[in-house]
Amino acid sequence: MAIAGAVLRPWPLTARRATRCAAVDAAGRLLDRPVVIAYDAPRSYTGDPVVEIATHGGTIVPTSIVAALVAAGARPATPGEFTRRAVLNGRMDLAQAEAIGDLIDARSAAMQRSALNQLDGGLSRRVHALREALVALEALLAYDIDFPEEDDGPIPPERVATAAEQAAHLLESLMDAGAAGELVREGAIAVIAGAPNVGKSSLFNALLGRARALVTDQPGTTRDAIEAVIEPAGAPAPIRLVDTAGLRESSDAVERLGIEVSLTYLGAAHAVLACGETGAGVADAIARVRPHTTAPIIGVRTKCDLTNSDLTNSDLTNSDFTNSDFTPESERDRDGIPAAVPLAAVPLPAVPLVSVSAESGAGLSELADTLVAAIGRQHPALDVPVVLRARHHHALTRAAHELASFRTTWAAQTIPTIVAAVHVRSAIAALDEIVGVIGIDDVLDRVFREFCVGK
Ligand SMILES: Nc1nc2c(ncn2[C@@H]2O[C@H](COP(=O)(O)OP(=O)(O)OP(=O)(O)O)[C@@H](O)[C@H]2O)c(=O)[nH]1
Ligand SMILES: [Mg+2]
Repeated sequence: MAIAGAVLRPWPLTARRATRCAAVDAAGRLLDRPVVIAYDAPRSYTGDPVVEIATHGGTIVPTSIVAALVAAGARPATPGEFTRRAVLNGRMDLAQAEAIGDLIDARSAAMQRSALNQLDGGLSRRVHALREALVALEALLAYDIDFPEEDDGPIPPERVATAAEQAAHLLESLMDAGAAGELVREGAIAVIAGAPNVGKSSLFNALLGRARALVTDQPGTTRDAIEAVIEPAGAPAPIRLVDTAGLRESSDAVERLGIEVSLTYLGAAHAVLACGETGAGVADAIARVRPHTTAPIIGVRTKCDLTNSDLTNSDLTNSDFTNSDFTPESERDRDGIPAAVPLAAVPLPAVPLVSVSAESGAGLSELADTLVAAIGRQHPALDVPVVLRARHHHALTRAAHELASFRTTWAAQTIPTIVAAVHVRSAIAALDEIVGVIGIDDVLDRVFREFCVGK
């Protein structure tokens, strides 16, 4: 406060009220007329007294004011120092502090939403609920330890087992919500696949709203996978749309490499758009991608401006393409059972079908809706995604491991309660690390190292 008083006139100020001040250097020269807000402890971001100076901006003005403050005895903050102080002063817990980092780093609206949820205590509340369940379990055990001589003990062992099971369920659901959060952070992968020249890159560009991928009438134009992020309305997570090289047998080495990349993407996909120009073409694309993905497949009939019939699932069985055309040799003969089955002989599970035209824009919004629904169905927990950092994940895994060990030993009744209880204590300690109940310095260091300066 004394430092601010050396640079700002008038001083002191009424707390939490914006005041136009003069900022001066040590010689009393005017540097700027900034708007200043002073916060008194503990009602500030950090919990300490804080002064916020909003200058007119630019380069020289803020730099000269910072120089004047440093000359008066201030020092620049280290990365994340303000938030670190907020944690140490009990203004927020560690998981909320990380949410501030996530909010600043958010690259998508979905990430922004989930960071705000975490900042509101979403993760902390769930960790606390879990911690309470474990502490309750520990209390039951303490009772048992205190009255070891009683024949059955005052607590029936099944009651302990049930309490442990309930805690395990809570832990599991938190880790599931974490898997959904991971999708929000990393984005869902939607792969556009199909034979060469069916209009995959055109569809990619049309969904993206700009000409990102090359389009020509030459089959084999796209040689490598191209990614771009889209966020259609209602998307639970950003969608990483991937345009791929057309799937076909090829003797061209570069094209074959491109096809390998397509297959790798299919393996990681959360949804696949199997494209073809006709019913048979779509069936062909579905058959080609199916062995390489477990993700939901959406059949996409492209260039619908050129034809006008609607596509139904029954049109898809008209193909005489067989899986064997695309099954790798090694898989085909595994166990001596040929994996190749004529497509027509296999009833195709109904896939959603959409007809689109990159040319006219027809069907594009229906396709986006279908894609959003396919991704949303896989992660119902996405309504409350929890972004788990590696640190959280590690702690939850440790807690899960300890709890599982406890449940096993409890069921077997092989070791004394007092020893089994150590597992429960360790599980609680692991959770404490997430919210920072215990202010372990190296945990704090790790968290705040990644912060930007000024937060
Ligand atoms: N009329 C019409 N033509 C289209 C449409 N989409 C693509 N085309 C044309 O089809 C040809 C191939 O389009 P691409 O988007 O390059 O096809 P691709 O599937 O990416 O092809 P490869 O990268 O070679 O596998 C181009 O000449 C496009 O102009 C469409 O919706 N309507
Ligand atoms: Mg292409």
